[in-house]
Amino acid sequence: MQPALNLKSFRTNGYAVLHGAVSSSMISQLRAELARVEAACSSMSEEERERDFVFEKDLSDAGRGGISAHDVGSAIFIIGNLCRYVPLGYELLALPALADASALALGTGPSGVTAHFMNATIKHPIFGRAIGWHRDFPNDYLSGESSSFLRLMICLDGMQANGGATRFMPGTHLVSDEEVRAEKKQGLRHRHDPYAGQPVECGPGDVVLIHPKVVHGSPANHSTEPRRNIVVQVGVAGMALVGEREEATGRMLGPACAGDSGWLPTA
Ligand SMILES: O=C(O)CCC(=O)C(=O)O
Repeated sequence: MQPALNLKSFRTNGYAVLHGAVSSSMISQLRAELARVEAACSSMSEEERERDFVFEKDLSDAGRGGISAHDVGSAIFIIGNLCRYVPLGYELLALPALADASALALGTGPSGVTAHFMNATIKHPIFGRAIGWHRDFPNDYLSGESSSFLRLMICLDGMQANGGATRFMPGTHLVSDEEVRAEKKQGLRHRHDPYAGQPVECGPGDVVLIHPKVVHGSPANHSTEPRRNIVVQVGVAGMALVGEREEATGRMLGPACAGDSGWLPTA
């Protein structure tokens, strides 16, 4: 049976977890695909590496609890434009569970949701960096002109509070678009303790829906387990977007998206 979104919780808190939305076979394949891309990255062109990859060593030591750039080697933090490197990403977009939950949360019909972008966010064991408190709307990378979008965070390893799980300030999404635009214009930063708010703890294959205005962030992963998530921003079909397009931009969610990734599900 398809997992059901707790719409009341999403509307009240600004986030909700869809348990068991992605099969364990697909999760295993996605983990293997990320490992393949991580191994292949060093032989990619400089242009691709600069355009689509964010490396731990290029970011602040403070974000990983003082562990130096020298000690993190060529560890990747973000793989952007993920469908370019992992066509299996299109199969995620095709999953009815994700399409239906997104349509419910956005208040559209199932054919009314399209993808904006997809990335892999990799928090390595021991040093995987913290993500500061923020709202996703408005952002500097492919934002909507209005807040009629959300993010789906597909958990490949699950998330634990002591392993860099995402934390939320419930109810902080209940503000107008104008207010948050003004907040951004004034350069207001959300400064809270990295362990403030509510952690979302979940298992592999669970998907966290994130309202674009809820304040969220995550501490560093000092545990011995990786915390890898695939983040997909989706929105009401036809909405105006600000920023550069990528491979997945404009793809419809649901079965209409399947068919051209070359990926065959395992039995
Ligand atoms: O990876 C996380 O913990 C948070 C991701 C996030 O903030 C986002 O994609 O908006």
